[in-house]
Amino acid sequence: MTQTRHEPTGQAAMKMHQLITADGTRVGDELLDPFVQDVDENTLTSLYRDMVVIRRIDVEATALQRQGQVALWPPMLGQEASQVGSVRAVEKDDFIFPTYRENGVAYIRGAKLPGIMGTWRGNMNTGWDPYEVNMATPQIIIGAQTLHATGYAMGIAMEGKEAMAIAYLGDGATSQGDVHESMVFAASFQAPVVFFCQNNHWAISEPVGLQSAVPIAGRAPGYGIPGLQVDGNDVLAVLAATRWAARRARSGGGPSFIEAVTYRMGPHTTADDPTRYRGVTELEEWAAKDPLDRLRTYLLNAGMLDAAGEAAIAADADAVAAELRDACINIPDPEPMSAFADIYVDAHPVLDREREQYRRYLASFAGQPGAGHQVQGSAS
Ligand SMILES: Cc1ncc(C[n+]2csc(CCOP(=O)(O)OP(=O)(O)O)c2C)c(N)n1
Repeated sequence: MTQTRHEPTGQAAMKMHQLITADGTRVGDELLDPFVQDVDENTLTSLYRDMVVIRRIDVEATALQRQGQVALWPPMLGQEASQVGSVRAVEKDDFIFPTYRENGVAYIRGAKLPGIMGTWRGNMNTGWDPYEVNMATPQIIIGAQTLHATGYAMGIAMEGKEAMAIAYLGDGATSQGDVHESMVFAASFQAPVVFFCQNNHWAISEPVGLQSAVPIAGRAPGYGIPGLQVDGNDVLAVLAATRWAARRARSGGGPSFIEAVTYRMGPHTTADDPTRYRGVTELEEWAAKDPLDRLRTYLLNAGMLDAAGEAAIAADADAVAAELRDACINIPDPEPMSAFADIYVDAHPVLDREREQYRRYLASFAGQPGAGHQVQGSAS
């Protein structure tokens, strides 16, 4: 059977909301404008600062992987506006359910750098206490977090709290059954959940056209959920769109679906080589829509940023990168048997068996150079 690859046929039919164009011009949008009335010079420059800092984090973490200090890293290069704009709309009491790519979201939400890096260094099962920052730890199973977010949001509704859950997902995730089940439940129970889909155009090597024959946000109304398509490289528009969805959720309006149209400029992870499946011109087209460049141009033209301001932001970003490198390299190696700790609350026979097998495996190295203390006890 021939596989059909196609671009989303209805792309042009759906309005893509935008507030700052790729050349840095502020444009109006009837739906979004009311949600950013309060955004002043300080807020705009802080949005820019956040994007510069998370890009710097991303570059440093990618370098650390290349230097063998972390096992794997999923770059967010190009998706800074989607991550910053959305998380800045999230309130303290709201709960975030990310994928593995929302390391910028995690940083801005308050997760500490050793925690962010620990999982990718292979030193920690989980990098932070979800209840300390109201953000779940990275989800590797594609789409599973949308179920968690919907269930959590149903809980919020049952408790009568004024809060929301937000699930981050990719365009590829929309092909997963979990996502569709979540949307059915969210609509049926009017759960205060926001589905925030970053359409970065690729699910590893599969293009978005293979995931959906229509714009991704265009599917949501079929579930009874309003869908909004926003320019995911426009941080102001993303902030406004997420505030729109958050207001609906918190005021009893039920779920919303946002498709932030963005682009993954780097590889899927540091283990991937995108030159094998995507053309160079595509990357060039998206480089011209860089999320940092457009806000920088806007701020410079509006006199809200100057060379001294830029230098200060760059220095902040370099300081965070140095802190990240230091934190990452100095994460202590865990005691090997601790891999079995904190998996289940109660004893579990399968885990008990695996623990014993692993203990024997480690013991088989006894007496060999470098065997050290590895066979000692169990931390579970
Ligand atoms: C259930 C499941 N199936 C397959 C995979 C392997 N996998 C990891 S990432 C990925 C693509 C995800 O693409 P997308 O949802 O668009 O998110 P992106 O990585 O582009 O941010 C796949 C198929 C997985 N982790 N989980």
